[in-house]
Order: sequence, then C-alpha cells, then structure tokens
Amino acid sequence: MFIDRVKVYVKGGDGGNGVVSFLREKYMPHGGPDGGDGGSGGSVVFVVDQGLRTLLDFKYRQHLKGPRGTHGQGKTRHGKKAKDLELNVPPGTMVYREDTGELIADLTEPGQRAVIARGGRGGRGNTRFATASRKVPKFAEKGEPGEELRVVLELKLLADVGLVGFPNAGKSTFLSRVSAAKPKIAAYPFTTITPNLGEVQVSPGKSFVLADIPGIIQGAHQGIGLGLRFLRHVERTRLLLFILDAACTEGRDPLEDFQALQKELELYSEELSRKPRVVVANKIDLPEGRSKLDDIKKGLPDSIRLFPVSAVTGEGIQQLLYFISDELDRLEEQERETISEAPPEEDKKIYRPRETPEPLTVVFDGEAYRVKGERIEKLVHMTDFNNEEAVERLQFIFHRMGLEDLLKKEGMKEGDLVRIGPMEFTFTEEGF
Ligand SMILES: Nc1nc2c(ncn2[C@@H]2O[C@H](COP(=O)(O)OP(=O)(O)OP(=O)(O)O)[C@@H](O)[C@H]2O)c(=O)[nH]1
Ligand SMILES: [Mg+2]
Repeated sequence: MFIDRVKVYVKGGDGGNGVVSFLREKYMPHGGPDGGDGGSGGSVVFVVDQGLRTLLDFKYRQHLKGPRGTHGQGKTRHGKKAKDLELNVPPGTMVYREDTGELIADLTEPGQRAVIARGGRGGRGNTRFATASRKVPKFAEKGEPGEELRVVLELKLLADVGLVGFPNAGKSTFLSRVSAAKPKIAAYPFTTITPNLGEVQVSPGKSFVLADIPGIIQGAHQGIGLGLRFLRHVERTRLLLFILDAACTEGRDPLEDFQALQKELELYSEELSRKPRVVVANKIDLPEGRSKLDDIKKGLPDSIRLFPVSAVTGEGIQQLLYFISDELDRLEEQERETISEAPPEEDKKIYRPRETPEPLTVVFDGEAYRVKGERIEKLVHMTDFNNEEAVERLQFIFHRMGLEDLLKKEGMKEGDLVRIGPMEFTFTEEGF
C-alpha cells in the first residue's frame, strides 16, 4: 500500500532518575553521598532509507516513543544512556509540527538523520548536590521528561522528471518502456492509482528518475479524480513531461488536453506551473496519431518542444531521452549557479534549533493560577515530592526565579491554588 501522509505522536525517552545513596563502609555509618546520575533517554530519530517508497510503516505505528534512561545507583554508578529509537523513512519525507505547521525536517539524502523528539537528560544523583554547607544532601533529581510532540509526515517522492497527462494517455506504458518499472497498464482510465518510480538509463553511467502519477482530469486542482493528491509527487521534479494521446483514443482533442493540463497545474500551484515542460505526442503508431501531428505542432506555443513518440513501438523515444538528459544537466547547472549567487543559508535540511526557553507566564483560569514555562515545568517534573529536602530546594529555586512576586502581581492571595505542570500548590504566607 502506498501511504504518503500520516500523523504520528513522538516522544523522546525520559531520563533515568538520579539516586540518593550514601557511602557505607565498616565503622563509618554516615559516609558521604554517593548517588549516581540517571542516564539520558533515547531520542526519536528519523533516518533516510533509500530503498523505501512509502510511509506505510507509520500507518501501523503511530506512537513512537524513545526508551527511558536507566536510573542511577549507589557508589556513584551512573545510569545507562538509552539507545535512540531510529526509524527509517523514504527519501522525500517532510516532517511538520502538527500544531503550528512548521517544517522541522526535510529528509532527502540517503542516510540523512533528523532528531524529531529529544530524550530527556538523566536526573542528578545526590552526590551532585553536596556543597560546603550541605554535606549530606538527602535528595536527588528525577529524570527529565523527553520532548513530546505531534507531527505530520508527508512524502514527496524525489524524481527528476514527472509524467503528467490525462488518464489513458500512455504514461505508464511510457515508464515501462524506458525503465525496468512494471506499472499496471490497461485501456481504461485511472489504471494507475499510486505513483510509480523508474530509473531511466540514458547511456552508461547516466540516468534519471522518472515518476508516473495517476491521470489528471479537469477539476483535478479541486480534488476531482486522483490527480490532486498525487501532484505533490511531481512538485520536486526538475522537468515535466506532458503526455498527450495524439490518436484521440478517448475521443478527446490533444490540444485541448494540453491547455487543460496547463490550467490544472496553474490552479494547483504556481511553482508547478513554472516548471519547465516538454510535450510528448504519444501513440503515433496509430494512423490517427500520426495524422494529428501537424495540428498539434501548430497549436502549441513556439517555446514548447514537441516529441512525437510511440510508447508501444519505441519510435522517437531514444531521441526524447537524450533530450531530457541534456535538459536535466542544463537545469542542474542553472540551479547551481543561482544557489551560489544566493546568500549562504544555514543547513537547510534540518530546521530544528533547540527551543529557547519561553519566559514564565501566569494565567488565572477561574480556579487556579497556571504557571507556564519550559524551565519551571521541567523542574517540577524532576522533583521528588516525597522528599522533603527536594521540595525545599524547589521552593528555594522558585524564590530565586521571583515566582512569588510574579504571582502576587497577578493577584494571587493566601490560600489560592497554583498549578505547575502536573502539580498543585497552595500558597500560604510562608510560601508554597
Ligand atoms: N497504440 C498505442 N497504444 C498505446 C500507446 N501507449 C499506450 N497505449 C495504450 O493506451 C492504454 C492506456 O495506457 P496506460 O499506459 O495505462 O495509460 P496511463 O496514462 O498510464 O493511464 P492512467 O494510469 O489511467 O492515467 C493502454 O491500453 C495502452 O496499451 C502507444 O504508443 N500506442
Ligand atoms: Mg497509468
């Protein structure tokens, strides 16, 4: 099954907990702290696998969670860092945040990797909280929760050339003629229901990838037929081949088809409508096809190259392939020039800078004061509330952050409820 769009939930593994432990030796009942740190959690990482062509695996696996780091132990033994959860994606996979629509990864190169959700760091063991004035810290940090988010994966197949045409024009026949691909071919419209890719060998060491998509009909840009859903797979090609049925086997007119295809692409996206194109008049092995050629030539704008071919007999095809190959070289060269002229861009492939912590915000929701902020929420998650000393430390940090003043400014009074992350606190005159 071909799947090119899925929504998944991703979560990095939580860090392991730091531990409270004390050195125990003979005749030394109260040794110094020796609790180790927790190991960090595994991240969720996507890796491009060149052999993949679909996002099908994600259809059946929509919850992706990195493993958690192991907890620290006594004798300052640190927990183990968890392995990343690596998942293979096909080349051409784009990853968006579901909430904001922001593109976070554009995976095109074989082996390319993108961290989608980072694992949390391990909590620190009590050893790390020892200071001159606090020689026996009886608390440790819990592991940091892994990042979590919902993402949309969208596949845009990567091909150099895209075939577009009305159903039955002979796109799949063409693909099967010029490559080793074996698409389904039949004398009825919409035989092709998912895209096919094929590699075309033009000469030794020279090849390009050709994409055959389902037929496009009038109204495709509005979602009529299958065209719209699949046009995105030719969005990243360098060149489009319009395949026209010169023999009018469906009773349509090739020139009208040409105009209609132009129009549909234009309505679908400006980018597609600007792509260079070549017109192929197919089925010239049929007498109707050959006799229509002059009309087609006259009817097309001068700027458009026309190649009469027969996908069945192979007539005219070799010439067309040479032309495509040269044209691709030329376009690539052109692209390279425009890229080197453009100002240097930072790594375009991965758009995932570490988020800068948002400032603290307080909102009264009618019942409680909800405090939000990445750092403070993490801190709460990492505090062991069964441990008095840990709670004291948290209160101290709240104080240093100026939380109380901020809340009072928002109108908080004694006895009011404050929520931070999953925890609830009641404010008293002594603090929280
Ligand atoms: N005589 C002749 N018939 C052709 C030629 N190319 C394709 N056909 C026939 O046209 C019909 C449609 O061919 P397909 O390759 O399935 O057409 P398509 O454009 O992929 O069609 P969809 O997948 O439905 O969009 C089949 O019966 C083919 O055998 C050609 O050059 N000459
Ligand atoms: Mg087809």
